[in-house]
Amino acid sequence: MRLRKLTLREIHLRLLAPFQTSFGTTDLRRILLVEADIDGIAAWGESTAGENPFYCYETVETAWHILRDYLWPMLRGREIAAAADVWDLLAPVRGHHMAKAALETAFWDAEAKQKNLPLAKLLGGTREEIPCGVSIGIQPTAGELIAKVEKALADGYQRIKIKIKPGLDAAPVRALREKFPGIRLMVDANSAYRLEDAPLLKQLDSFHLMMIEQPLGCDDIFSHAELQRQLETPICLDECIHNVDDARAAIELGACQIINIKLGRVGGHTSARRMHDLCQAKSIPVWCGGMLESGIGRAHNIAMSSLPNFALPGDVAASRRYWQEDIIEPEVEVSSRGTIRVPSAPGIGYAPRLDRIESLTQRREVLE
Ligand code: OSB
Ligand code: MG
Repeated sequence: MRLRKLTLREIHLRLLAPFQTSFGTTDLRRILLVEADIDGIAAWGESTAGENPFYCYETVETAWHILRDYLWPMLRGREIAAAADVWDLLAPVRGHHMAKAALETAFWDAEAKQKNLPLAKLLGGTREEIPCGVSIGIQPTAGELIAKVEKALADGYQRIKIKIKPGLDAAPVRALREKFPGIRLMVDANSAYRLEDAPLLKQLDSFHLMMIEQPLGCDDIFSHAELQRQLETPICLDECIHNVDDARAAIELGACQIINIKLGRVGGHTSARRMHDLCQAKSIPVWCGGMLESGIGRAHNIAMSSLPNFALPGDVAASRRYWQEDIIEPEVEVSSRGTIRVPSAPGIGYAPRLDRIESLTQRREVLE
C-alpha cells in the first residue's frame, strides 16, 4: 500500500445539546478528518483530539501539526505491506496518539476496501452486532438527569453512564437508583478526585454500580491500585491507559478490573487490538469509549467493538443522539434492543457524504 495524498479537513459540528464533564463543557465540536488516497482508494479516519487540552494534551491544532509535519512525511510514497505495520512505522513520534490514530485507522479502511472486506472482519471481529450504552453529561438538576435516563432506556440502551464531579456525585446516583433500581448504571469522574476522597467514593459502593471510571489522576495508575483495594465497585480506567504497557501495569498492580479502549487515546486499531488481546488473556473485559465522534470515528469504533472481548456495552451510540445530521450514509442506528449492527459493506461500511463534509469544512490542507 502506498499513501499518495493526504487531505486534512477541520469540520465544525454542533452537538444537539452541550455535553458537560468534570473538565468542561463542549457545544461545538471541531473535528479533524483525514482523507487518505492509498493506491487510489479514498480511505477515512478521524482524530478525536478535542478543542482544548483538558481531557488529554492533544488538541485539533497539535494533531494537525503532527500529521502534516511528521506523520505524512514518514509515510508518504512508502511501500507498506499492511495496515498492521503502520503503528510501528510511526513509533519514532512519541505520544500524539490521536494524530496517529486518524492516519492509522485510515490505512485499515483502505486495506479492508482493497480486500473487499468489512473492516470488522479484517480486524478479526466476531460480533454481528455490538451492545450499546449512553454517556450522559452532568445535568443542572436531578429532574433533568432522570428525564435523560428515562429517554435513553426507552430507546433501548443497555447501560447508563453518568458523568460525576465533586459535589455532584452521590446525590445524583442515589436519585437514579431510587427511580431505576435494576438498571446497569456506572459513573465517570474524568480524574476529578484524589486518593484522599476515598471515603466519599466508598459511599458509591452501596449503589451497585457496574464500575466507576477514572476517578483519580489522569496518569496515576498507582493511586488507582490503592483506591481499588478500598472499594468494592470495580474501577475502570480510561485516561490512564495509553498503550499495552500501561494496561499491563494497571492489571498487574490491581488498579482496575475493566478497561475502556478508545482508538484515539491508544493510537489506532493495531494498538487497540494488542490491548484487547492482553486484556482477554488476563480476563479483564473491555468496552469501547466515545469522544463525541462524527460518523467516521463512530464507524471505526463499531468495527473495533466487534472483537470478542468487547464484552460490555460501550459509549458508541446512534448518530441522532449527537447530531442533527451526521456526515455518513447511512447514519448509525441503534435497535430497540440497544444494539448496533456491524456493517457488512467493505471498509468502515458507511459512506462519507463528501458534499456535506465540504460544506462543514472550515480549513483544508492537501498534502501530495
Ligand atoms: O471520558 O469517556 C469520556 C467525551 C469526551 C471526552 C471524554 C469522554 C467523553 C464521553 C462521551 O464520555 C462518550 C460519547 O461519545 O458518547
Ligand atoms: Mg471516560
